[in-house]
Amino acid sequence: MVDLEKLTQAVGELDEEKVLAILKEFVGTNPSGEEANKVVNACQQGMAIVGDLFEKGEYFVGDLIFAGELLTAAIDTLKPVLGGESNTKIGKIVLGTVEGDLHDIGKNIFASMAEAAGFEVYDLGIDVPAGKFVEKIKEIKPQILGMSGVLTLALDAMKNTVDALQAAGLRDELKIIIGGNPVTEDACKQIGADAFTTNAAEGVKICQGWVM
Ligand code: B12
Repeated sequence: MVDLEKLTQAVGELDEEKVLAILKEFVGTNPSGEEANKVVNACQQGMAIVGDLFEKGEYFVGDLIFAGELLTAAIDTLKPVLGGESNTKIGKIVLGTVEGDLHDIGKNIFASMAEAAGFEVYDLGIDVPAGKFVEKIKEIKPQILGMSGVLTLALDAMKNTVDALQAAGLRDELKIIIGGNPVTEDACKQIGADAFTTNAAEGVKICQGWVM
């Protein structure tokens, strides 16, 4: 198993070479899904360090951009051990990062894990307005809507989306899960979602519980 603290630190320091070397070695050990989840969490914690250093003025927007590219490459390296696409389909999830928010790394991790667990995932991408969620839900009729957001303002966009679904008469047929750094139990209640998480693997478990 990899040294998780070393990995978190390397992500925080934006040491691409070290991060990718650690991950390639890890993937070569044929790890379990549980071990892979721990490694994803360690990377997520490294991104929190990047965020803190940005807030302190030690990192700049260019560093955030680089951090985004670094983590995307890290997740691509980990993909083979996060599980492939499952042949048995267990349900449909419409997913997107809400309006005003361009962060998609966490959403993409959740999408990969949900697909591996057997969900058909309809990913609408980033900066998705409420109306686009409503349209897709009318078309696909999924059991679950997943909304992602890491900016504080994403919480308002999530609430607007739930309100739009309510107005369209679609809310009651759906389970709604929200994910991303700022989501909390209080926010979940205010938004009118059914569940919240800051951990993609936990999110998949919640969704499985809804359809199985
Ligand atoms: C990388 C990054 C960027 C990259 C994003 C690249 C990309 N492709 O996503 C770029 C450069 C684009 C960026 C831009 C900006 N960013 Co930025 N960014 C980050 C950073 C460092 C990491 C985010 C990340 O990828 N985390 C790692 C992932 C894995 O974690 P996660 O998203 O939480 O996802 C996990 C779970 O939450 C969950 N999950 C996520 N979504 C979902 C959905 C569902 C349904 C489920 C079940 C689970 C789930 O699963 C994931 C795995 O477990 C954060 C710092 C931080 N602490 O998060 C700042 C941060 C989010 N950014 C911030 C800011 C300020 C900005 C900018 C405004 C900067 C600027 N001045 O331009 C812009 C805003 C652009 C916009 N409109 O969105 C602030 C937000 C402050 C706030 N409170 O709103 C942060 C917190 C940094 C900070 N501390 O100041 N950023």
